[in-house]
Amino acid sequence: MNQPKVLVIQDISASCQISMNVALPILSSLNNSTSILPTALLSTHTGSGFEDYTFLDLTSEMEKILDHWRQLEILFDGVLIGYLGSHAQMNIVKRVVREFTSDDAIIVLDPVMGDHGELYTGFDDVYVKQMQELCQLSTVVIPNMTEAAYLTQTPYHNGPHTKQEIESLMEKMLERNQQQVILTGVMPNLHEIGAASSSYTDRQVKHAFSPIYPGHFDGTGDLFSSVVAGLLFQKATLETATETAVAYVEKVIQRTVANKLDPKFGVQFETDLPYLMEKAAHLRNE
Ligand code: PXL
Repeated sequence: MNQPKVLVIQDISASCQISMNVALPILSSLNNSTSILPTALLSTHTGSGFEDYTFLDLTSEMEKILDHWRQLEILFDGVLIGYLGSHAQMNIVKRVVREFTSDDAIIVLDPVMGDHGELYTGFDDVYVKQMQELCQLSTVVIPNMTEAAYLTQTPYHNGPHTKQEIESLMEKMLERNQQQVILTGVMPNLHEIGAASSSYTDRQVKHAFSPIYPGHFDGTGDLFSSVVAGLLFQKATLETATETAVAYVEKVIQRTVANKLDPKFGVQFETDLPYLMEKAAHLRNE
């Protein structure tokens, strides 16, 4: 199989194992040829523990990059969209999907904007509305429970989540995107966490869970969507991509806990990349 040519649109949080810093090694390990369109350059992420972060908005540079790519007639087979730095970047992302993708390109949208029931710093209702529109242009949307609540205007509450609650949230998300959805941060009980996946055509909700490790692990959402995207670009099914991402994120969290790393800088994901490479080789029948 030819290597898919894929584009990652998200920020660079320079010192953290999150966003672009994890997406690129994961997509490369999964045999995708990567290009990047960075949305912002930050010293760290914007979450708890990093109040004085720097933030350089790259909106105007993104436009210039695309104008140049237009002349080169560059087209992508897959796009992974993560953290965007401003409202204005929504139109740029729509332009990418319209002008820079092949006919059967896979567009994976991680609608990064919140967690634990709250929007991240810098996001508001206008952004949520724009994100709802972007869902319609995406092949797969991967919201966490907070993002799904905002996108579907459903009240958020902490887990455990009932089966009925997940199915109803999934239905609402599928109405937004009309293709495929993976909900992350689904907690069936106090001991397990994972994801639910489904598609607009078959509406069967499939689950994949792993044990819960206490604490908050920054960047695991970015890690999850990178694995899913990398595998879908390699033509894995939604179910295989979801199960593999859940299993990989668990391995990585376990390692981060065992090595007593400060999780605000992100997780130790590199050591388990061979696991993903084996999965990709298996998909290629090697
Ligand atoms: O992990 C999501 C993320 C990505 N990029 C930036 C962030 C966050 C979450 O806080 O602040 C800059």
